[in-house]
Amino acid sequence: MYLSKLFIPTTKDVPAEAKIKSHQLMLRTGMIKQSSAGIYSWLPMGFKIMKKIEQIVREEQNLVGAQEMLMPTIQSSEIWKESGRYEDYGEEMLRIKDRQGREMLYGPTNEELVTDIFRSSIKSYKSLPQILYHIQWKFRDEIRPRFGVMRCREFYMKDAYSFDLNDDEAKKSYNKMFYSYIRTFNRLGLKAIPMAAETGPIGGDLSHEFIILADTGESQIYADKRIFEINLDNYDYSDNSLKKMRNDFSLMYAATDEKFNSNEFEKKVKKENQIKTKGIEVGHIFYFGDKYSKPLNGLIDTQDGKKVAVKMGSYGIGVSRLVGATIEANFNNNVMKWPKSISPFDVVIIPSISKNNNENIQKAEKIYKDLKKQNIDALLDDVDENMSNKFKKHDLIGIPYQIILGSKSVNDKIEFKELNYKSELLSLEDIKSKLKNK
Ligand code: 5CA
Repeated sequence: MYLSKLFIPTTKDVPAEAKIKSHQLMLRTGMIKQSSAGIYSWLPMGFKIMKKIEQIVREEQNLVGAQEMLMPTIQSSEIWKESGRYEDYGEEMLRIKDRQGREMLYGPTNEELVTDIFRSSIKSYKSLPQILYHIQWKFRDEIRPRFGVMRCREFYMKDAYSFDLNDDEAKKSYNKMFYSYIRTFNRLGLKAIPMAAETGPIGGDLSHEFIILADTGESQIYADKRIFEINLDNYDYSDNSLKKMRNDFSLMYAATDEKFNSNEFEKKVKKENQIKTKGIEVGHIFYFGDKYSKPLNGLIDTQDGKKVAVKMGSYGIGVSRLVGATIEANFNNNVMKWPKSISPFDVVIIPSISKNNNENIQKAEKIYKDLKKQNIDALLDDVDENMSNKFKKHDLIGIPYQIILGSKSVNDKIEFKELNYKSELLSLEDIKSKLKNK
């Protein structure tokens, strides 16, 4: 892609209500545009990043045996009346009437709908366990939408639902998701801490929030920093290994202010290991047993001929929030550097352009074509402006690697730079293999 052709409406001015760096950066680099309070259009750059995050989330869900499906955004109020949450959900639920006067709603979450799908198709213990998920827009009429994509009204979420025969089996599904979440956030270049959490309107008595550290987070957190030393390579997908993993995590103190106990924290965690900071919730998992399957009659036949309510959990990841959260975790000293796994482009080619010399731009085009052949997704900055402005702009766009065609690149040595590091002179072959090995 040539930068001059890319729809990326960068702006210097940021509206005053953009208070945190991710919101400011997303507006300045044209990733999103607000259409009304807490509702955004995703422009090409922002959309591309969100889709890459979505794909990593999907791959990790598939690896633990979750099956992807797609449920609608608009739901009927009937099933919510059956579960009792139609009234409980209150004003956060956007309620709509269709032309027949039927009460509909824009789904804030899908426990009811997925239970309805389950109860009408699965009847026997033989078909269990099942984990179903979708990645779909949600709407919650938040009283104070703020911080850009971090707390909006319309947001993109991965929500998975597990169905098991009994508590023991259900915990195995819970552990699988727990593991999948840590792996997912690692692949996104984020260090997420799982924390025992309150269950709120979803319900149940077992729940973990996954929180990444950031000064701008909404949750106050307290943790033992040795939690970051737990190495996922020590576990595999077997039930016993995942049980051990959950246990190893639970031995490390980690709590949000809702569950924080100062005495316990001081007793369990040495001063030098204490983390006291703010964090952003990027995922939340729940085990609630038969809270929905009982009122909705999600029954299954057991091996000895009884009928029992299926045991369920639900598991959410804020896919659109993760775009903002990744910025909060990685934008420092006015330089944004996207993790390679979700960067909008693999590399940007920045030629110095002048009216009486088109040698650099020709060289840039040649390199661009060459990279393209190797499936390396490059952005070519063909915009006619001086190099210092270009560098400032690319510090914000945040593509982690740059090929710079200016005075330093002579003959077949090319200036190659990784953001936040010094540049080096390399052959094109070396650059290609660096980019391919990333
Ligand atoms: N049904 C459960 C699990 S599927 C559920 O809805 N959980 S949740 O309410 O915690 O939401 C899951 C994730 O969605 C959160 O961890 C957060 O990352 C994201 N999220 C929730 N509300 C918003 C919001 N208003 N704006 C952006 N992301 C949000």
